[in-house]
Amino acid sequence: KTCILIGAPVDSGKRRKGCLMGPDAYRTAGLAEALTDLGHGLIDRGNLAPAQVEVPAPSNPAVHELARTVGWTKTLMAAATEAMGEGFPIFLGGDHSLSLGSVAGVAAHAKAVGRPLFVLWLDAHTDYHTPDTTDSGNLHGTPLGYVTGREGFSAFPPLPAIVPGENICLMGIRSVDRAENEALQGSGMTVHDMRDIDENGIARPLAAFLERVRAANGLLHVSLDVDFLDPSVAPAVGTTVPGGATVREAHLVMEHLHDSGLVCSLDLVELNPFLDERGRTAKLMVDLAASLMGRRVFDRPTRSF
Ligand code: DIR
Ligand code: MN
Ligand code: MN
Ligand code: MN
Repeated sequence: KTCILIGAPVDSGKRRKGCLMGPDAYRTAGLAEALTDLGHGLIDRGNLAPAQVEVPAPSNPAVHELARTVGWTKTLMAAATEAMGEGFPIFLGGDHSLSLGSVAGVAAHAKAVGRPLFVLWLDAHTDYHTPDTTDSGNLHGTPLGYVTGREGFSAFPPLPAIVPGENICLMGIRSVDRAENEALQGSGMTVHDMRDIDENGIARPLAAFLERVRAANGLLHVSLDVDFLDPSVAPAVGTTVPGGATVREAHLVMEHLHDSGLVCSLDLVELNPFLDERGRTAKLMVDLAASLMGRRVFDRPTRSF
């Protein structure tokens, strides 16, 4: 594959600063070398900048940095659609508000090639708010609301293609706001919270989802939030929630995703290098990306789901 690194130093999606350093932390932790060692081609597009846009004042006064996040969405949507025509985009965040643009842009590409887009959301949070329902005002909590076509995003670019809730699977969930919880009922999304993963493991629910993607001849976008992982192994994120995925659970997901051959694009989000311990979290994220792109200990026959 030709991997296309797209630096997205988005820091407007929440109040705590530091995610702007994420793309360079991934580069410093050796992401490009890890991918080329696996035999992939590599293009690094450098770090993008948000479009300058003007937006009306948000109806919810809590909303933080609306114009900047809308500008990023515009820029990243176009970058995602373009990169999908050339290879396998990897979005180096940046906070999770970058996925408003990355997922929407990938969805536009999927529509253009006539295939359904599926999304795997690996996160402690469901990120299903709208600008009207968020209490924190942090727009990193809204990307799944946007890409599924919820109302309240009139300041944002019109969606080129809606991702149906039925095509979205969330794993690692352990922090859901009340307004999100209510909206999730009837959203069609599949939510595997940490209790579910404790009780059933992570491989089986993932296999069931991948089977659906395969049966639909779908494309699969993966969005990996650092806080999917337990803070004891991934401390460099502003919104740590105890009780997250272990290193092995996360690698197992990535290995199965690789074996499926279904993944078309990846977000690495919410890394805040200012909070890291000597690059430990950045390195773990790079190792997980490498697993997704084919790194393994032994050669095994490809599993089919
Ligand atoms: C919380 C936390 N649900 C909010 N969100 C996220 O502020 O909306 N943290 N996405 O990573
Ligand atoms: Mn998130
Ligand atoms: Mn999160
Ligand atoms: Mn938040």
